[in-house]
Amino acid sequence: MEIMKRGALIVLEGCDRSGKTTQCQKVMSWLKQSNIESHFMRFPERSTTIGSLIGKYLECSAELEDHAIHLLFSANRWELLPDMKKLLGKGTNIIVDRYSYSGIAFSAAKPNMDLTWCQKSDSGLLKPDLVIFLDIDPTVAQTRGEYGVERYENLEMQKLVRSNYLKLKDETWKVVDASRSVEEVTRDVCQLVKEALDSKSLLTEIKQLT
Ligand code: 2DT
Repeated sequence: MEIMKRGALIVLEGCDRSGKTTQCQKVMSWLKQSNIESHFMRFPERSTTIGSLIGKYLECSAELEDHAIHLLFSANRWELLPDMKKLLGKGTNIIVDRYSYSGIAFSAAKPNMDLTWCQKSDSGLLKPDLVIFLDIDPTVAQTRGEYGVERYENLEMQKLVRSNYLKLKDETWKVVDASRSVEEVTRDVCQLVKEALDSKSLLTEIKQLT
């Protein structure tokens, strides 16, 4: 009898303009072509009640105290945890555009916000099987076009965010040089996803973030 594998939880992280959203689309279409059951998610998920408040904050049409907005971003992940568990349990892989690491890296880039404190509210959420960090120097990323108008889209913030991301790197992280062409990056990203999907660790229970 074949043992049923759970789905893999794969997260793409990176600074603004690192190509996360493009690469998520590329991975999703490759998975579809390969007939591998997969689901795409992104955080923040702005369609929920909590997510719509986050959306207003990012568009600068609402102000919130730094700890309070941090906890809302975290709550947005907690509210989707049951859906994520259900999908993985039935063997569906999940590709996620931003996750807890964005939560920590962005909040901790603000003055008087402590990185360890920022990690606490996500403790107990699912730990990804693979985190693909699309690494690009924010100064180079900026040459890909003007930042938008949303909060955090400025060079100083992005530099602090990148240095926070690098503090969060653990054994699940793979760093990909995102300064190359879309095709070159996609080739590496798809190869990493393939390796994660072939991994025996999908026969064991998913871990939790600490
Ligand atoms: P995009 O929708 O363009 O990815 O931008 N963020 C995201 C946080 O500050 N905390 C979080 O927990 C998450 C998931 C990163 C969303 C912006 O929100 C930031 C950029």
